[in-house]
Amino acid sequence: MEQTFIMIKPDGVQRGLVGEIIGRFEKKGFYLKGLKLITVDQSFAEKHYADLSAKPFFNGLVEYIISGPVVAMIWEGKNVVTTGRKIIGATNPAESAPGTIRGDFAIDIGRNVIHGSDSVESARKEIALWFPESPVNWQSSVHPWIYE
Ligand code: RTP
Repeated sequence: MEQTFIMIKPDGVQRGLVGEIIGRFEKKGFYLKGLKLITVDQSFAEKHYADLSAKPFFNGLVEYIISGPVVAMIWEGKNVVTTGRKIIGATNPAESAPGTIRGDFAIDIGRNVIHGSDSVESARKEIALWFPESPVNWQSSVHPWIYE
């Protein structure tokens, strides 16, 4: 089953949005397969955002991500990468639809509360980076009530 990497950024943790965000993924029907509260250092943040290293906002982005603890998660389910990005909303909260996490809780692009992998391939890489230990292996017994 497909997995994605979701991170609640430092602003989301500081603002007390952890429960709200986890609730949205849980209520959709996705399964939580990894979860930790972690503060990362500069070289780790630079590795996570390596693809953006040439962008003018890169240094500010790294500073933001290392400014406090983040909640790193693995979520699992059919199409969870694409659907997860829909639940999160557009990168710039000014363009995120109401009802999405960024549309409901964010204003500035540099404080947009949450990260979600943008493809199955980046999910695989990000999960390997953030969860070098084996994620928790469990199966939900509600499966037949979510999938036909
Ligand atoms: P994320 O990786 O955090 O899920 O965001 P994304 O795919 O929607 O957007 P991406 O282009 O990968 O950018 C990563 C994060 O960098 C910050 N950003 N700032 N100041 C700017 O113009 C700017 N553009 C992007 C955002 O925090 C964005 O989520």
